[in-house]
Amino acid sequence: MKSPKSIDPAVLELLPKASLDGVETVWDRYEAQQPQCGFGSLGVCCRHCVQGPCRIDPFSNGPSKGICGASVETIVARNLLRQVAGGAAAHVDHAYEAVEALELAAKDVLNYSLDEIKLQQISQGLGIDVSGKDKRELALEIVKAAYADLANHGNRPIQWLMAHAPKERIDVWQNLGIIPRNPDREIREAMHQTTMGMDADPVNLVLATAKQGLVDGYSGLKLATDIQDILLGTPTPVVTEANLGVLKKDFVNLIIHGHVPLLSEKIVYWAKKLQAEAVAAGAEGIQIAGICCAGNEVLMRSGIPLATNFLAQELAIVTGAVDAMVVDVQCIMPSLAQVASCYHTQIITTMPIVKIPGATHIPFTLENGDQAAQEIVRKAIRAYGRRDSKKIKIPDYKRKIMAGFSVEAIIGALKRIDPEQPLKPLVDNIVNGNILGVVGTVGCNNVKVTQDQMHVELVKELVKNNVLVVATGCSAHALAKAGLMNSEGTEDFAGDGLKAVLTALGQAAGLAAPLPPVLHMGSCVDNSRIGDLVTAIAAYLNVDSALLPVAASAPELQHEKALSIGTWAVTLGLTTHLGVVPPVLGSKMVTELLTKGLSDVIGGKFYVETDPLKAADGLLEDIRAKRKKLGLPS
Ligand code: XCC
Ligand code: SF4
Repeated sequence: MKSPKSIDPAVLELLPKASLDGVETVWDRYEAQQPQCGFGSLGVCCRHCVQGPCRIDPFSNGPSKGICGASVETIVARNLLRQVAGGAAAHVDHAYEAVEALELAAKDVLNYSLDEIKLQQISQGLGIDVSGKDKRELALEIVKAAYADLANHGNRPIQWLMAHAPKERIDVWQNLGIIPRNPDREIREAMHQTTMGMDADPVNLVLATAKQGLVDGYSGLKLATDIQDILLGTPTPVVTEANLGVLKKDFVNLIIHGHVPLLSEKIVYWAKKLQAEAVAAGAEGIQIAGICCAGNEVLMRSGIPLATNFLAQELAIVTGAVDAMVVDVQCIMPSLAQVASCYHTQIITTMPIVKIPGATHIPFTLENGDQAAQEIVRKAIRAYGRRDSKKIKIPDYKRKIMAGFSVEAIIGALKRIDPEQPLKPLVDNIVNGNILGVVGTVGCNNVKVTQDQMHVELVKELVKNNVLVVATGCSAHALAKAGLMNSEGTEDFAGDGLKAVLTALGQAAGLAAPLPPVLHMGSCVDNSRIGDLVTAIAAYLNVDSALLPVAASAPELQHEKALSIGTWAVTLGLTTHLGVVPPVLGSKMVTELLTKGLSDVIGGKFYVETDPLKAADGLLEDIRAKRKKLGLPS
């Protein structure tokens, strides 16, 4: 029996419309790709030089070495290192642009108000003397520190890591020799290390992969979040809705898709300002909604509703009600322009490294952000007049959600219970077993599995067993759409212990209802927020983060970025579940290193399980084992 394409009712409603409208979707193209290449799936194919491609016969009936002599272990490990470096490159590049924006803001070229508390917090972490310095001076010092990592020509470790990582972890990484220096240099070195005639030692390659995880964690995720918080503000709780039902028939619907909030926030701002123009064009106003992580970013800071996650990006257009979809970087399907050509929808690309034939390109630069945003909003307004009402179908599905749970927001809520030691009420409840543990679910949708199913089934099982779940990325979208980010979700799905804690927290926060069982902590770069929370708890308890009853999961990962985020979670000592098998099974040795061997030296490991309930059991078992080691009741 074929598994369903999605559990999202909005998706199931739109798929028949897509075929009626003659739209090809990601699921059609997936089918057209069957059967997918077995060599590629196992990671045993190499095209790193022009003597290749070489592929190793996984059944030992054919060649066991590449032309150069590379073994299957070498090839698999090399491929993985490249993928993880690719993910790290995306995040470091993202962070870099944020740093450039902060530099211009500090020099008053760009107008941002700058988050005072975050400035102080980051300065102190970096050992910057804050006395007598105003916001702009502090921002400039922080920019200098960020650039110093990126321009480091020596062997000095990444400062962002040294300032923010758990101390016990730093020792572990130091002993393994995997503390990264300049992030750009490490990514370059990974490319070099994996080119023809270089490293053939799978252990060395796996350690280099772990190093890329650290590059990703600190020079990508953490740096990007810190700087974006300074520029745009640290999120506080917001209440809105999720799923395609947030689109409005009589409004100009403008969708923000991608990852970087710099332009997105400008669009949110200008959409408010230009409402009158939309009204003049016959609409009732402008409705903005978000897809993927750009959606998470504007949700967290501006309470913008979520439209949908990765796999349904094309179907958003199939509603016929999206007037414009503006994209920046990452996770943008090149098919969008083709889908949009069946409707009136404008696809607007904005970045010099993301252009799509058939889309309109409106260049966004840090300096022209306001202009570009106005132009984009006006394009959406104009497109509204070209709608074909016969083609409009907005699925009537949306769920109420609460989001905006930055670490600051969580600590803020806890402070109302214990102003002196805000982490105490949380930790006490972990110790007494009301909260069994914490799991961060992160990452994507993947067309190989039923959309959202693994996220939702896994998390329902975890919260039922009193595990507090924090989520980011498309996982957060999935859980939001499934009603796991509101108070009813706590009533319906949380175990008694967890429910009691969430109710108490809700009361402390002045709410009539419990907090949701899943706390939305933001975009994929905001996984750094989960890292910060884990680091804070470890510091409070004075234990290594590897010992905490905390785990991570990327139930439906697709992107290289998810692999690098997962690798970082492993370096923090967390058991990191993957619900889709990464292309490493071709090498038994590499697979064992990732799922077993690493845990001896680093504490964390990958755990691959494609069944959500079994995965929940596995994670619960892991959490219980960690509790036992700490002498806690399980
Ligand atoms: Fe992309 Fe971040 Fe994955 Fe969603 S979750 S599919 S990476 S948007 Ni990061
Ligand atoms: Fe083949 Fe070696 Fe070239 Fe890879 S590097 S394509 S294994 S010869």
